[in-house]
Amino acid sequence: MSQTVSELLVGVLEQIGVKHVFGLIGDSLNPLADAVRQSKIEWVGVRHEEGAALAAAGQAKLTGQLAVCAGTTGPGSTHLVAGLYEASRDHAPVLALSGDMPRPMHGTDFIQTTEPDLLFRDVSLYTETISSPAQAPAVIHQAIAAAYAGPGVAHLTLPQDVISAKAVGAAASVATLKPRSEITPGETDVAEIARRLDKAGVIMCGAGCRGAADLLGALSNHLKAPLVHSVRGKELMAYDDPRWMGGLGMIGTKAVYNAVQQCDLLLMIGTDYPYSNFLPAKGTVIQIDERAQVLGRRVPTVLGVTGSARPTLKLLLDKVAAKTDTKFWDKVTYERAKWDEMLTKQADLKRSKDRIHPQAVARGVSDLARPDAIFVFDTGLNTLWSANWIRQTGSQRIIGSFNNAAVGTALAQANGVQALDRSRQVIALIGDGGFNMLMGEFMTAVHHRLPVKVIIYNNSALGLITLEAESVGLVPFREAIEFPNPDFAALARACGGHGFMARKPNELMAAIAEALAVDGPAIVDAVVTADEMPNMPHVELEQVGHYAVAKIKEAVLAVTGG
Ligand SMILES: Cc1ncc(C[n+]2csc(CCOP(=O)(O)OP(=O)(O)O)c2C)c(N)n1
Ligand SMILES: [Mg+2]
Repeated sequence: MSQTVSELLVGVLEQIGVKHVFGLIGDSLNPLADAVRQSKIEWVGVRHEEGAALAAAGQAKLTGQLAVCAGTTGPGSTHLVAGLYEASRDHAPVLALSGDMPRPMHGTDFIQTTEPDLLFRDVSLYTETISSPAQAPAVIHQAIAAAYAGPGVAHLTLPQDVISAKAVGAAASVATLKPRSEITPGETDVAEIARRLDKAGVIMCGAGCRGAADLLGALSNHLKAPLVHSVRGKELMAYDDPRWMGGLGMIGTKAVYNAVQQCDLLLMIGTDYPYSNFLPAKGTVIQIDERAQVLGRRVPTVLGVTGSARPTLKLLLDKVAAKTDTKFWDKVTYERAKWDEMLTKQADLKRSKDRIHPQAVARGVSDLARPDAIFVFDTGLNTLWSANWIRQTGSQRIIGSFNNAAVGTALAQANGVQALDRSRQVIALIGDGGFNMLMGEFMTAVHHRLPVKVIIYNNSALGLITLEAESVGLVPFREAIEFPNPDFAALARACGGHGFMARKPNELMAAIAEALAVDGPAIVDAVVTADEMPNMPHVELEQVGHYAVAKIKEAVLAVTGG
């Protein structure tokens, strides 16, 4: 049967299990959208193309499977780019499709002209224009293969005349388009790690340890070594597992910071933790990762082994000698319990009569969420509240913008994740600044019956920026940092969703519970204190000084009028 290039492309996507195309239809994309319309794939029309790229990124981060987004000629595709960095920075396989004007119009500065292959160059591992039907099968295959190999973003430019033309040939080797296999390390490397694991050690786990929780637990038991994690590793094990001591850094605990600084050996597995100043200044570091290029780049490292977490851990467990000394373990456990108590106090709703502290919002959501909920975090102070106060079950999932650190990314990623399973509880936790950025994507949720629950930390400010200024001794630029908000609960209702407002501590839990219980998308507008200081497990005395200086300057400005 004869088919168009668009149908050929959509046919390949269908064959490899793609369930959705997130996009915003228009001119050059019409032939592609028409092929999607006739396929089993669902077209999820978004309000802003950045929302399409983010939705695809969210899906790909969660599942490791290819997700797809599309924008039309020129500005329609330009909007995709920012969202695609989420997939590229978190190494998630996404295929981005840019419609483009018919080829006869190329090169004449026609309306909406861009150079998509140039524009997408930085964010993509592969970008190519399908410039003839005969080229299409091989280029489609190559793009998807590149997205999986990275993993990361692949991009195709689709001139309207080419994708509506009759296809030439068929796609081959479709069976090869899948996530890459795990890498088993060499025997000598494993023997060398085992030989060195004789000191009091800490095991640091990142996103690369997905699926390896049992093996990590077994190694920890065997070595009496505490397990600590990067923020992307947090979801892997239950918060109250005695071996899972907590995170490192600002999303982390003093107990873990001390453990990492004081241990004789740090074994890093599946993590490219970027904050070198939190990594050990004195201990020996060994790193295992399937990405050879990340070995040794964050901290002086004596041994780097290329291997995936699961096969490496399996081999190691057979080789390492068991330990019985629990002195180091006991010390970390003791400090961890103290830190946890402090977190619980900070999240206590009774802390203030009239004001909601943001920690209570995160803890409230955590306490009421389903045991298999998916949390999507945004960027800002709110990341610290969500990541430090949510007590994950081990079956819950957590994604965010942890490598791209972009504000305004959670809602649209949540939409993508929710589309995979509308019966799963998906909760986006967002600052008011972040929600304002892409609030139109709440309409995408309403439109496509995506029952995403949105929790807004409403402090009427780009909160983290206040802190950033203060930490370097600058006076926070209030006029630039603070802003008015709409009534988000009323906005939710105006959109056709559900809205709940919490201004006082005694309103918070009911608002969260009702939002989680309703059928359909919902917003909780939680009005929180704007002057909350985050915990700093590692505090520079110099920085504390700067805060004091900034506070004094602020007070002076208040009196003098600046
Ligand atoms: C897209 C983007 N723009 C700007 C920044 C810089 N930035 C980091 S945090 C932040 C404040 C975010 O404010 P809000 O969403 O209200 O969260 P809060 O810090 O108040 O919890 C900004 C502007 C960024 N990281 N990403
Ligand atoms: Mg804010």
